[in-house]
This record gives sequence, C-alpha cells and structure tokens, in this order.
Amino acid sequence: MKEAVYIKGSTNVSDVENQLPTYLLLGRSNVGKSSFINALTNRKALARTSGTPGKTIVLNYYLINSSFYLVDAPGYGYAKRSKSMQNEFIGMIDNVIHNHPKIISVLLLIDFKVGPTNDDLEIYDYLLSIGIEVNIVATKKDKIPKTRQYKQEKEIKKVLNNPINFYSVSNTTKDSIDKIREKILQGVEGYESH
Ligand SMILES: Nc1nc2c(ncn2[C@@H]2O[C@H](COP(=O)(O)OP(=O)(O)OP(=O)(O)O)[C@@H](O)[C@H]2O)c(=O)[nH]1
Ligand SMILES: [Mg+2]
Repeated sequence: MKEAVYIKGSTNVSDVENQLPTYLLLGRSNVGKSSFINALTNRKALARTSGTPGKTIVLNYYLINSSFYLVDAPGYGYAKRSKSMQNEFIGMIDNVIHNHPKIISVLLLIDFKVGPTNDDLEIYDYLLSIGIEVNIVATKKDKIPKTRQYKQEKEIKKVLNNPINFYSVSNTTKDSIDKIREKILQGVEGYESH
C-alpha cells in the first residue's frame, strides 16, 4: 500500500467516496481498528481514534493507492450499551452497507486474547445473514505467548463455526499483517476486473 491518504469523515453514504471499492472495518471499541489501518499502510498515525459512538455514525475514509478505500467505523460494544443500542448500531451499519454499492468485504476485527464477545457474535451473525463477505481479523495476537497461539486460534475458530476467511495478526509486532494485506489487495484486483 504505497499511498494512503485520509480523505474525510462522513455521516452519510451518498457521496463520491462510494465510487471506489471499499473495505468496511468493524469491531468493538479498542479492538485495534485504527492501529490496524496504520499497520496495513505502514504509517504511524494515519488513523486515530474514530470518536465516541453516538446517534450518527461517522465513517472515516482512507484512500489507498488512489484505487480503494479502507473505512473505519466507530467501535461498538461500549460496556454500558444496552441491547437496543446494539440493535441501533446494527441498524446504522445495515444502512451503510445497503447504500454503498461497492463494499468488497467487511473486515470484522476481534480481540485474539479475549475471543469473540457476544456483541461480536451478534454482528457476525447479522453480516452472514445479509450474505456479505466477511474477513475475520483477530488482533493483539502478541498478547498470547507463542506456545499458546495455536490453541487459542483453534478455540476462536470453533466459536465462530470455522469461518472461511480468518486472519490472526498483531498491529504492534506486525505479525501476519502481510497476509491480510495481500488478501485485501487481491480483493481489489478481482473486483476491478469483473
Ligand atoms: N498489544 C497490542 N496492542 C494493540 C494492538 N492493536 C491495538 N493495540 C492497542 O489497543 C488500543 C486501542 O487501539 P485502537 O487502534 O485505537 O482501537 P480502535 O478499535 O480504533 O478503537 P476505537 O476507535 O475507540 O473504536 C491502543 O492502545 C493500541 O495501541 C495489537 O495488535 N497488540
Ligand atoms: Mg479507532
């Protein structure tokens, strides 16, 4: 990813930004969405925190290689968020996905050490139900000792019913970032040639 530019934060999806293929990043607060964008693009502070979740959803658009967008959404699953707030979040995401013509895939970030939370599972089920491609990216792999990583990965995959697209990474050590970066770039190429 040679070029990476922050374009804008936007609250609606009927924009020129929707004319390029897009990856939407979802994940609970603090899971490492912004750090993941920085790791993917080899930047220290391209993406900062995406702000507090509220009634409107602010999507941060990062233009990569002048050819596609990584879009950082606010985190879900704040501790005190009620069930209806969670439904509201899914409603907002549903609106984004259905008004965006060029979403290649959702990158759903989960915490490798914590494993999938109930909120993660709820969002994941919703994404599967609408038939969009999901790539699970488990972050903070460095927090689990190397000797236990295999077992932890196996357990996470089991809870998720063995997802087709699964990556475990560390944004801190950059462990396995190259694999998901490759997948993302291939997705853009495939999208452009169909
Ligand atoms: N050890 C470790 N820490 C990480 C990793 N990724 C992110 N962090 C740390 O986790 C914290 C949250 O990271 P962010 O990238 O801001 O998380 P976010 O998902 O963008 O958070 P919101 O924008 O608030 O939803 C920061 O202190 C990061 O330094 C990782 O792979 N390993
Ligand atoms: Mg963030």
